[in-house]
Amino acid sequence: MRVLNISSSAAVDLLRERGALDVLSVVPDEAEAAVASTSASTLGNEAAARSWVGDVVSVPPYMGPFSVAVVDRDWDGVGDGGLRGALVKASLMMRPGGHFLVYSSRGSLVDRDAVAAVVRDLCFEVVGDVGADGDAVLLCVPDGFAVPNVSSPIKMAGEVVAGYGRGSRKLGVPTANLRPDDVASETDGLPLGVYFGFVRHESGSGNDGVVRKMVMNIGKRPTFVTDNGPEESIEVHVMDYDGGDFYGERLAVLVVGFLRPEMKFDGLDALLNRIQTDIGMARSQLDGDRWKCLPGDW
Ligand code: RBF
Ligand code: MG
Repeated sequence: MRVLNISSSAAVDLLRERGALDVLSVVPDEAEAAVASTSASTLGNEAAARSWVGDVVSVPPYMGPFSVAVVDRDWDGVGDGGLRGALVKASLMMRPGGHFLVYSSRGSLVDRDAVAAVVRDLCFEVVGDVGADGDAVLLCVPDGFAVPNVSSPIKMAGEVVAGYGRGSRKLGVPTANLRPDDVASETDGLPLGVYFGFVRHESGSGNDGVVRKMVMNIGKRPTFVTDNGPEESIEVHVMDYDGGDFYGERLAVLVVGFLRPEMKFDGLDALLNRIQTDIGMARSQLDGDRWKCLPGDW
């Protein structure tokens, strides 16, 4: 079992004793790295205890995926965005259905309600308290690309409106922004993040009757927008399509799965890289047999 350790190196020996074969510790500096990786490492090519110096967001995906992440909410290595940020970033490297164990080395309260408040608008399920109140809390990452809290595909349709002029087309990932009011009832309460599914034109000149694959970001684009004010946008990237802007046309969208929470990336390149990964993951899901036959009324 591969474990991501976002807490002090003291946890490493304990994890190894409990059968974790491969522990990667995220540490704030080289001194901590030395402690975390020598304490329990094994010679040869056997996986053991490794460390990564830097923010959680910079851990390369090939070091995962992890079944469990242990997070000390008061650990220096938690980095930008605190506990919430660490959980969101780590979730990119977690196996679907994996778990987070959240605790505090400074004895601050970590009970079910406190953690639930931090992840309220995220996609994680709060499994429950571990041990006595205030010790630790277990969270679960959604399994199998299911849309959190929803059991069947979500149908929605909306008019394409002007975006925020940030030029997603110039970035190489053109997006059609759906008018938020048109899809408010369907998107209300969904966690902010990246979804995938299908899209077709409902009307307008682009209405060629073709159903295409899509990825959709419901979010506030924290990589670019720093204040808390921005409105939520619903941006659809139509895959394998290089037609026009869709402005004024209506798009019908069928959301079938969830990929990850929205997050603040360390710049444009990191975001674009991840979007390419999102597109690849969406494509492999949508090409599967499961979606050969779409709901008849869509
Ligand atoms: N913006 C973010 O700040 N964080 C994200 O995690 C993020 N994920 C995205 C995923 C996809 C598939 C798409 C199409 C967009 C995403 N965006 C994200 C929005 C991006 O910032 C936006 O498309 C550009 O700013 C252009 O408006
Ligand atoms: Mg756009």
